[in-house]
Amino acid sequence: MTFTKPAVLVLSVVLIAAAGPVRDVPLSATYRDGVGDGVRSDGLTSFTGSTAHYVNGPDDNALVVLTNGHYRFSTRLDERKPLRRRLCFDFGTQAAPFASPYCADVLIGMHGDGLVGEMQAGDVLDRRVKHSWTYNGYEYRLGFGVDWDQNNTDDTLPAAITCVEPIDNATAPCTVWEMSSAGVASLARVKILSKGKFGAPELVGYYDMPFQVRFWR
Ligand SMILES: [Ca+2]
Repeated sequence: MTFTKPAVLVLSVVLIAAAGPVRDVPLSATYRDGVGDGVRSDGLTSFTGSTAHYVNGPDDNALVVLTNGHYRFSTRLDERKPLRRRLCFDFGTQAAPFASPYCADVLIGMHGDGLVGEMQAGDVLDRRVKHSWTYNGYEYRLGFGVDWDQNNTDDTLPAAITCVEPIDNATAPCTVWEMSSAGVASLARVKILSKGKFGAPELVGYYDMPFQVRFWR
């Protein structure tokens, strides 16, 4: 069996070489901000003059990139600069610890099988989406399809991400994606301890937090 290993190794090297280097793809993003939407923009547009809510890079406090095929978003790219852009949550009439709309410096992490960067028009992927922000000594985590209590069971349905452009070329790499959920999100919090450690997760509640965000190259 030992002589099979070099063959596997060579094949891996060839595949990596064929795929080329992984690059971050700078994106712009705009939220639907519909009536009843729970995850929303801060209502501002990019400083670049673009009509997009958020533009990677030039806004310097807003970041949208694809890293290794996954979507990542932060309202503040450089922690040393003042916070100028936020993402907002509207719990509507649901009992929540935040008065709506609540706007914060938010990081969005998105994970799941399949690479967003390799989608083509019409493809749909499930995505576990976690919005996190800090407040009063806690990190709050609003999640779709996440396992808030870390018992290896996801507690809500994931969001869906759909490639919507270019529709006239089904084999071209995706240029426009829509991520959405019509469903329930879990809101949990963890106490921020020293040295980047967190306390045990506590459930705040489950909330209807529909949203849609379109992002594009
Ligand atoms: Ca769970």
